[in-house]
Amino acid sequence: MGNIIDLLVPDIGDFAEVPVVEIMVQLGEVLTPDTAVVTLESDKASMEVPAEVTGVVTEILVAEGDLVSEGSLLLRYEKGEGLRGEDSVVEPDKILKQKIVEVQVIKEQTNPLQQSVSVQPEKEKMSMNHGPAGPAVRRLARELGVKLADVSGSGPKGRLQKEDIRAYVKRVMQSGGPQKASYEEPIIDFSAFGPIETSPLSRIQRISGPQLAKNWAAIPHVTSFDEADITEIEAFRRELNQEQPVKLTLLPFMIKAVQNTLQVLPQLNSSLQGGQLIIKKYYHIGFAVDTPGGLLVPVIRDVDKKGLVQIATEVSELALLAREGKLKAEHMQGGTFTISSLGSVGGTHFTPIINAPEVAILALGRSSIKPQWKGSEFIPRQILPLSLSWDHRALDGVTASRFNVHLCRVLADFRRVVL
Ligand code: CAO
Repeated sequence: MGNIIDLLVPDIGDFAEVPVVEIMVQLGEVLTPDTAVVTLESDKASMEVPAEVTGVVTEILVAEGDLVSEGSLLLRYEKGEGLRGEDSVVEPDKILKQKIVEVQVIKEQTNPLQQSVSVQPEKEKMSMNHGPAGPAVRRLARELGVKLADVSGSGPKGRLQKEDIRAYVKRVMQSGGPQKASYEEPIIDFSAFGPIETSPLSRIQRISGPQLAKNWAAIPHVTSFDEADITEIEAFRRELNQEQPVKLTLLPFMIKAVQNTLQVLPQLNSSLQGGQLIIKKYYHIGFAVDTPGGLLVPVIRDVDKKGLVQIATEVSELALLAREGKLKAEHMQGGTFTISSLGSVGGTHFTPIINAPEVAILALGRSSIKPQWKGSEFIPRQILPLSLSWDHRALDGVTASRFNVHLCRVLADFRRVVL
């Protein structure tokens, strides 16, 4: 006898009481690993719950419109005899003949945790990975072989419409067919050449990796380099650190100086959308935080309304939340520009990847003492390497260079932030 498998709603993050919008399988249907079984949809996003092992559906325990949360029982399916999991060859006819399926659709009443065998399709949280979409839109996407995650929704709250699917297909066809956003690794047995150790990517890496690859491949990046004289800021910072209890690193000064520069050059505080440049009149600055699980980018909101001490306090609070894995979605949303600093680690210039839908990102290297020619002699100054990556569709090199020049002037004389 095969095992009865309970398919439960996996960990879906902060979402609860999410409606089932589509049941994509029928009783008696053969599921293979990763067959999408049901679609859940919050008011913000959708996700498909997949089967994990091969089997035949014996009971469907929810109906469209039911509200489910993590752990809710969706359906039961039976691992067929002779089927040994993911690697098994599936012979649907044979399996179907072996099964006498009790055709009974039962609404969920039981506590899924009391079932004998329960399978969590993903051990870690699954993400709601695209805007909401109704059953008709999903059907159309399936017919055309379109992955919903690749399409941006034009409806309210990013809801996907049929037109979005058709426009996506048209764009892909006009651009000469689907483009691979990410490089597909060749399968190589490295152990044939020497000892190896294998470790899984973290959840953050698995989510951010494809996004980074997509941004890097899709956005025409140019990186403009510069060097800022931060000698005076460093003296001012040391002075302030003796006067008040909140430790000021260079980063809060950079956040403030960047906000001032964005006010002067607003094209860098923008997003491209539908053939237009949307310039934002608010200044929400994200900063990259290195965490044990990977890179996260919390956002400090309304930097123009905050002073250095408050910004420094928020930087350390958000960095701590990030490292403890406690950042919420709202801490990472709405950014208008990002700063990535490797100054505490070392190195000079590096080329950061733009954090779409933003159009520019600033990377900071480690500052060092360098000789600067001051008319008649070289004098030692504290010099900070700056690298600004910018989207060539949104701005050009002149604007990017002006940004760096203005930023360097503010950093050389921080009194300019109040101008
Ligand atoms: N040059 C020289 N020293 C620098 C510096 C710079 N550009 N930036 C920071 N430092 C110094 C700080 O002043 C501090 O020294 P003191 O204790 O003597 O004052 C020390 O480095 C440690 O700083 P910090 O890391 O505690 O604080 P921070 O505000 O500079 O940075 C944060 C905070 C969260 C940005 C940082 O901890 C971090 O996670 N950085 C990594 C970001 C990252 O991974 N970027 C790469 C993205 S691409 O993969």
